[in-house]
Amino acid sequence: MTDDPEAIKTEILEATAAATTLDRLEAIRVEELGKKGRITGFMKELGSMDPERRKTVGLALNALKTDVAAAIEERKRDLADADLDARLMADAVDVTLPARPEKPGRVHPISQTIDEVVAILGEMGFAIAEGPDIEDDWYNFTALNIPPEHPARQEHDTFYLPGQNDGHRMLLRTHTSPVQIHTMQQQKPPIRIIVPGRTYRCDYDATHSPMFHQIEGLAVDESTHMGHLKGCLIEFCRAYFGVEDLPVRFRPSYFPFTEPSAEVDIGCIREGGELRIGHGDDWLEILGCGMVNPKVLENCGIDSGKYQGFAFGMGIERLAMLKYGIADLRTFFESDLRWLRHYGFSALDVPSMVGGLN
Ligand code: 2U9
Repeated sequence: MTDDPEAIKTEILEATAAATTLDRLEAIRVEELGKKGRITGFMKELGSMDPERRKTVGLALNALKTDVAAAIEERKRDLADADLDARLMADAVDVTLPARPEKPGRVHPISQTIDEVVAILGEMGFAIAEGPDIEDDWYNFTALNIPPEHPARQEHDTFYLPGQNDGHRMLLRTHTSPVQIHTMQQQKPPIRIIVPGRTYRCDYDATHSPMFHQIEGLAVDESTHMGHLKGCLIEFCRAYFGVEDLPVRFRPSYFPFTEPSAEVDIGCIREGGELRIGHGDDWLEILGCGMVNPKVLENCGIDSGKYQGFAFGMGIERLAMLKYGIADLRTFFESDLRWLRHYGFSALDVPSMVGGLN
């Protein structure tokens, strides 16, 4: 063993200071302090020394060991800090850079139209009600006074699901009307609800989609009458199309669930293949309505001697096509982003009652 621990210390500290990687530092630690390391070797020699020398050399070796271990630890921390600094510099984010331009998403015309219709009818006092897309034939047909032989009930008009529930066939609702049936079973009049949602019918061409959207409305109270129905829908048509003096007419019709029933037309003009709403003396059908058939009220446990109701229904796609000049129904569901960029709406344009309520 060398007699000069100071010289050994200087040598090791110089090597430690010169180490530029954590691997090199670990190698020095193993060479000097490891089980087979140099300082450990010197320690083993202490046993063969006389007591006086063992004491002096032992003290010196312990001091050497402590100093070397501390120096290696300190260098290790410095190297780790330097490594972190280097990585932080490399990863640095320049917060002064301008943001990358991002194309904002667009609101689909179906969503926009639903929002607009809800804004107008909501202002009149209708609350939104919702229900499941899968119903049984009692809620979708029977309760609504739609007879068993009605064509809408046939396999090729309605999507039936396999299996039955309590003897009732399950199906995809063909209108949102089952929601009104549930509501009338659960709530006492007065009732004033609108029901937006998806509906399904076996049909597919330029004007029909197997999945489409409706909004239906229902008002039930002791003195609800046809005047309320007319006032509400005339006001709705004028607010939705933004034409204050829009001509609106009620043309007698037939639905099993309303009596009397009517279809609602608005004034328009057709010139050179173009349709203009609000002017001229032609008519355009826009929605259906009527006074709720007393049988339907009774089916839901509402006393038809005491209560009367009005109801209406409209197709969202048709409303959107007419207002926004969309020619083909199928384009609504093609998920074409160029189409959406053209016909879509800014999410910041929150619909209000476009034309306002009178
Ligand atoms: C209950 C009672 C009555 C809802 C109504 C219509 C008339 C109607 C069509 C418009 C276009 C459906 O999307 S469309 O094909 N709807 O003409 N809907 S009255 O009457 C109800 C609903 C629920 C309990």
